[in-house]
Amino acid sequence: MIITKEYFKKLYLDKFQSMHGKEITEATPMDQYLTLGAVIRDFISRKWIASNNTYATMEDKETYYFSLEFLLGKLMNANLLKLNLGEICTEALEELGIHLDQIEELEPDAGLGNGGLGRLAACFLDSLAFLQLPGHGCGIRYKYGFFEQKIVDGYQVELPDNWLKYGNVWEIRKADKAVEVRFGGNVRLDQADGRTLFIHENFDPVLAVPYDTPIVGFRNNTINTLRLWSAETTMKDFDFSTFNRGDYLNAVKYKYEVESISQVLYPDDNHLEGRVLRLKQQYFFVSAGIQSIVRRYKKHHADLKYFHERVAIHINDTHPVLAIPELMRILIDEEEMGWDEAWEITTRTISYTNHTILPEALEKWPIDIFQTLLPRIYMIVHEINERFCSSLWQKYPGDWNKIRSMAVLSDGYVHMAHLAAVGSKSINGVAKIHTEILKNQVMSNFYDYYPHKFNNKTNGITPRRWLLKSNPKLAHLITDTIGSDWLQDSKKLQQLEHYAHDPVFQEETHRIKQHNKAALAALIQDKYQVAVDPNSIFDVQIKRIHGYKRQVLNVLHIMNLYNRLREDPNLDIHPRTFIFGGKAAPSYYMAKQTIKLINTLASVVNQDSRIKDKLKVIFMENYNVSLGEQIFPAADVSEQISTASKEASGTGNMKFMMNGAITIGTLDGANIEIKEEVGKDNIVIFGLTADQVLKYYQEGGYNAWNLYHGDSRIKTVLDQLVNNFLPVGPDEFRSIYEGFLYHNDEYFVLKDFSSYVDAHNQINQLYNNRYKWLQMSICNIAHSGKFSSDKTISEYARDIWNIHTIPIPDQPMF
Ligand code: B1N
Repeated sequence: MIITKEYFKKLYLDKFQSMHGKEITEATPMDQYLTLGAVIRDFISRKWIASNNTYATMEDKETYYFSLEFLLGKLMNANLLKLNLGEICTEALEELGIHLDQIEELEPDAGLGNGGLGRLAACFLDSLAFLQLPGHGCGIRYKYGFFEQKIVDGYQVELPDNWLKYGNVWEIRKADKAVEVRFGGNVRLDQADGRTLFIHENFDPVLAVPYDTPIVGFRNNTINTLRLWSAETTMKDFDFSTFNRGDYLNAVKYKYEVESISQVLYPDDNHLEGRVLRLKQQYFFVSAGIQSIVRRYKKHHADLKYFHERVAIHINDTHPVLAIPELMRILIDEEEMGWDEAWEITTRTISYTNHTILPEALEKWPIDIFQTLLPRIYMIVHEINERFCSSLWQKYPGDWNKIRSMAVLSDGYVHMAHLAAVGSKSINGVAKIHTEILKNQVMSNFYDYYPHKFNNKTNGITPRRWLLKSNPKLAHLITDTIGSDWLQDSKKLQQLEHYAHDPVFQEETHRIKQHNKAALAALIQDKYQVAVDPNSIFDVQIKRIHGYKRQVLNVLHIMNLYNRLREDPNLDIHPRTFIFGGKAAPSYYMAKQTIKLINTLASVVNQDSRIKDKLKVIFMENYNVSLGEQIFPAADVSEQISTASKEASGTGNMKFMMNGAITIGTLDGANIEIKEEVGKDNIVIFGLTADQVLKYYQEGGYNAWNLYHGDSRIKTVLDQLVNNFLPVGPDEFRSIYEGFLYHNDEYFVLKDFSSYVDAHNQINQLYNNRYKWLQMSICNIAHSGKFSSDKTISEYARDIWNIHTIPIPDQPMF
């Protein structure tokens, strides 16, 4: 059915009246927004039902992607694009005096993730639906998403992200699909018919209620489901007998404790805080998710023997690793299966992605805490460990050290990555180098033992959000130049290579970049009252603030550049605008000081008229998905400067590339594959390699003190951190200074400094040759299809999950 503007208007007006019971002229912007959400939902719901019916009755497999984080961002504009309703909707609303872009602003970002790991999960859902693959998400419906960042006097301040305040137009509460999750208590053994029964008693029940969000396929009929679980008490569990005895406060406290499970996302990226509530969150959503998958399976299949032929469960890092013992529990305790058969099914169902090698992020839980909270699950983990260790003993008799290093239970802890390795059929890293480091260093014992389980799946990003939606002008230019096939197959972007030297195409690309830069400059002017020149080089580092990501290296280089400019205001460099964005974990002191340092430097540099506007520094507050959509298209230079070996992949690097920015980066994570794709002349690489870094670590580091005394540029900028050069107390940045000199520069910032300065000089020269720069930029766009999450997901589907394209038949619209 063709949807006309008139028809859309009618749908909108009818919906408005039925929802709000008043004239459209009385509508508040929020009324307008909620109405449009409901109209779009009506376009989705038929297809959604059809997708579910098709999946339920097919003889094929479905995937469930379990993740503690899904960083979706806004959905309204994305859904309109996918349903191909963007133009009609804009025009229809315009005639009703409503501006679509204004009401879209009212949508809060769904910020249920910290950074790369959570955004990857969102890109994967997008690609699953695009590829018409039956794959769904499973996670937690946090009442508060990732905190909102405010900058006050240069410091980060955290505010709660109350994203559900006005309701959520996309979700549907499914109260009838609620399940119970059990915590604490004890396990009593009993016998029946020669079987041992494990009876979990005296537990605290928590009701898990699912909220489903449709994941819309791009211009196809597929609607997959993101199921997020919310923790509630039932009336029956809400202890009114206590209440009646007058213990009202305890009854309320109980309710509060239960609901706290899905209250807030932990704001730690690449770091483990180790709170019991976090372990509760993990078991809560995993148990609810697996219970609902088994229940659904049993509706259509009699025998659980074939579960792994119909269901693939993927765990996004170790956070959902309790899926392994939970599936075992259900198969053994509830379905009365024997251990061996249950283990066979479980280990053919579950697959695992590792996202980090940072030791501080590797999850482990004290056994006593684990056992008290999850007594039955602990018994199962214990049994898994016993059996695994005895098979290790067969292979490595007498090698206690090796066995201890691989055990699931050792030194008083449950080692989650070990549990994941033992209980999954597949273990993958997220970029080639990362997988190699896993195989040869971090998990080498497991690689020796299970070589067949290891594989690489380089991350990817969805071109629908990160090009089509965020950079519509560039998307149109591409379609005008090579046709629209790239929207169905991102590899086709490669055809742009033929235009890399074409002056007309170059000029168009340049014009669009300047347009995007002007838009960002206007935003900066509006928010921070700083004038930045769209003709300057926009050099951008947006990502979580972390020692290994080395924002401080960027800062030291800027300080050095500033020193050179003050010495010689006529220094022949192209003007630069350094743009930062990112949040620090609230308890990560050094990361918070880094934010203060950037803002302090910005306040000095931006006011210094001597340097003739050749240098500006901007810290953009509250970096999130929506802000990213405005920044990536406006970037000239992409800062990917992690200490080599530490950034598992990175995905921001791919978003920049797809929008035509040139990477300045180390040979780390996916930067290496970006270099392979674009060639060494279309990227600027500097610094130590991963091998060199790992070698230094083995040798106990390098001598930072010598570098400080041997390189006057380094000495000057480090001294400026503590000598009143910056308008703060002399101790404000002492900890950063001491990190370099007294704690031996853990992240090799000083070691890579000189090579980083050279790389920036190279960037400057390249940019001054506009023809060369645009050719590089186009080459980057052309090769970005390699980093489409469509490609990544096709590989997961083929190599790990064994799921297939399932087209959904056309549906009558209403
Ligand atoms: O996952 C991304 C990668 O592109 C990044 O390189 C990697 O740093 C990121 C504990 C993490 N690894 N580990 C986390 C997040 C939250 C948390 O509580 C660890 N994030 C990454 C996608 O593969």
